[in-house]
Amino acid sequence: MEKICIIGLGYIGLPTASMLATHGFEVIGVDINSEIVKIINNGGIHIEEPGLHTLVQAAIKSGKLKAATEARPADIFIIAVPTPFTKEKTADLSYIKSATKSIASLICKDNLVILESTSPPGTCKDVLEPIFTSFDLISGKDYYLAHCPERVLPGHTLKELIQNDRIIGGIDKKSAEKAAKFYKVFIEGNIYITDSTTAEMVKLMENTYRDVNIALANELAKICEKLRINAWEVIKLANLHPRVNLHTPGPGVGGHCIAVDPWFIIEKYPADTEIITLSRKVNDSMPEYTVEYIRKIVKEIDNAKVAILGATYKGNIDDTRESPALKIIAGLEEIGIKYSIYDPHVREFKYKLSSLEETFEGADCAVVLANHNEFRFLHPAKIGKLMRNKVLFDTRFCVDHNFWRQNGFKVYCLGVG
Ligand code: SAJ
Repeated sequence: MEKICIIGLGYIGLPTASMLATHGFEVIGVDINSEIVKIINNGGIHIEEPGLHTLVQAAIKSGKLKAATEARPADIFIIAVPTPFTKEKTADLSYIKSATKSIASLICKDNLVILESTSPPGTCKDVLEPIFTSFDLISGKDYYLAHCPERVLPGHTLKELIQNDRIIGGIDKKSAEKAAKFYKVFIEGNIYITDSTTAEMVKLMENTYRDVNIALANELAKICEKLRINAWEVIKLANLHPRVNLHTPGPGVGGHCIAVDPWFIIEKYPADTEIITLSRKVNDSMPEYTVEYIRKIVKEIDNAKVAILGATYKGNIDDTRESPALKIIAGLEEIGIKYSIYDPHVREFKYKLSSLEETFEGADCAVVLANHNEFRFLHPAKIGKLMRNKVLFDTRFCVDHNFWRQNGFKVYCLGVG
């Protein structure tokens, strides 16, 4: 079995490393954060993902997965580090560059390097390859290089890691074939071979398609509020058409992918990306729209307090990166509306988190921002007793509005007029 070295033990690197270890590969997982390395070597996890803890425990127990702070020689190197964006909304490739440099001196003949991190088109050719060249390594001769973008949906990572189809883009044909042979060992989905820039663009367009579609849904939500109809019903009925798949509106698009990746295309081709740019703007304006909605709901109330339900960027995960909640809370502070935040999935957040009771205590409006399953089972009768005013504002159309109304609540919902 080949030796694998994975750089980055985050939302993609850790599940991949553990899964490879349980498939018999000898895996070194590398992270610059020594605390994370310690946790993993003790069989623990630093992120929430269904089934991950059990998998990491099994991988560590088997002796096949070891975490370290520095890369070690291997047959295959996988780079799974973050590609955040800068304040100017351009891709920050510093993690990819330092990961590449950290392995360049370890590369031996026939080693394969796989970039899984989402990257702007041309990254393998224009960023990774020149770094290796500066170490006197020639692609296709001294080493092989491929881009195989991760495509898993947070919350469903372990299943999708195995079942999803994979796109493999080689810097040359042999690189793609070598990478395909490796993925075939543990991937149940189909494997499609192409060149590295096409693979980079495929990944970016998947998320951009979703972003544009969500922007369309957000626009629909605003229109339906004015029309005094229900956007969620419009979407449900329109999607009965065999060729329609409208996405859903919400308080904003968060996470480290959909709100970020379209910028990697815009950055390179600003004049040709009008729809993509406009969609980003529409989705980025939703937190402000949500704050304004809340302001209108509580405008007659002195010293109003809202109960924020959910800090994460979507339901049933613990990830708050780029979460619309961040902008919404900042917006509430700006206009002087008091708030408490409850999120059963989150341990650490930029703002103070409170218990369920504290959050509802004296609140004038409960605002659902993330569709965690727990919120569907909240009991309005019990919660209503803690609140000063029984009002619900659901931005995700995820709780049973009729049930809350039966329990004395006035209910508002994003996209419903
Ligand atoms: N959202 C909406 N309306 C929708 C769908 C999502 O407002 O109809 C919002 C969510 O609430 C969230 C954001 O968009 O704030 C993104 O959530 P998501 O579930 O659409 O996507 P991510 O960011 O968790 O994962 C995406 C996935 N991409 C696609 O489905 C095309 C995943 O497969 C990728 O691997 C991941 O990005 C990534 O790493 O790129």
